[in-house]
Amino acid sequence: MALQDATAAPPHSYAIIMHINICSHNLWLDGLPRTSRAAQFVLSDSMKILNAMPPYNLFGVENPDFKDAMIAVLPIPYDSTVTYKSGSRDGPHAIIDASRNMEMYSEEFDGDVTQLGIYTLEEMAPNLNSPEENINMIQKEVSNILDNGKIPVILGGEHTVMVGAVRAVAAREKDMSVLHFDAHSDYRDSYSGSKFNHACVMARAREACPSCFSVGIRSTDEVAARKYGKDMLYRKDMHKMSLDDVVDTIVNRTKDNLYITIDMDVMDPSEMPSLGTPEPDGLSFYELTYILRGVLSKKKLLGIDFNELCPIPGMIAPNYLVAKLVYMALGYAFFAKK
Ligand SMILES: [Mn+2]
Repeated sequence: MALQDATAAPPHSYAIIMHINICSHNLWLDGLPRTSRAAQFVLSDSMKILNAMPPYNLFGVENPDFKDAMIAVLPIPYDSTVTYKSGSRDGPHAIIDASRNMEMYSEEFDGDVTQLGIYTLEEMAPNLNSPEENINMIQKEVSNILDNGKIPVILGGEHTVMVGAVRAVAAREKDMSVLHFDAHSDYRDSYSGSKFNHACVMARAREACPSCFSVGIRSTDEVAARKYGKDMLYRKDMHKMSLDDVVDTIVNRTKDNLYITIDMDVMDPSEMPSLGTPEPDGLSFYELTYILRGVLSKKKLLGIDFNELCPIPGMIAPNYLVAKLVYMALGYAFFAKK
């Protein structure tokens, strides 16, 4: 829907639908994010109902001046290469919406993550010409975030959103690892005729960053297992380890600078059912946050993405879980003692 249509005093009943569907083809002007068109809606007379609600930003906080922000959040509603159940394009909205209803103090690290300065960019309108073009566009957007000195937090969307982000981060930092949480190894060279299918993301990430380590894997193909098994911590082996052993293994196998990619299907479907490709015997929220806390207290976070949330209509708990996971991960990265 075009902006000029949207500002023509629409009825409140579909105001919110428009609010979430507005995507930009160009988020940046002169190297800075353009003024949010969503914010303009909030200010318009016809949209006063939205004034009573938290802003449509991650954690429901007003965007700071971009120059003061430490973290830039990029929502990418894209799921065009999925092979089983689609719907992760609705993930970013579900995460942001749930995050607007969270408590902003954490007793765990005695702090408020929003004080770090979190700027939520407009949703990136996916490039639907091809997955490769979309990945190139993400790389450009994340490069802009990095050039401005911000830490990118990407909300997917399907897992391919990670490839563009890793390319952008790895172009600026050679001494880094990709830490990958997933049920699936995602190391196929191509799938469904494409090298940019979501089953190939780690094969592509590895081309940009040779140091990769995968955690929670319980679904892989034989070729990937033979070739990359040494860089995977299988779920079957995690069962024999303490969580502290898991943390130590990850810390020892990765470099000090980390890009973290979290496919939500690393979690158990009983706790995280909103998935396109669920696998039994996954991690609990407690296990995942314990591992993240241990690792992030010792490493530097260069960027992170949360992907493959495939919301189930009417079921809000999994959406809220991801919002909380984003909050906790940022807290561990920037409040936990190094
Ligand atoms: Mn997966």
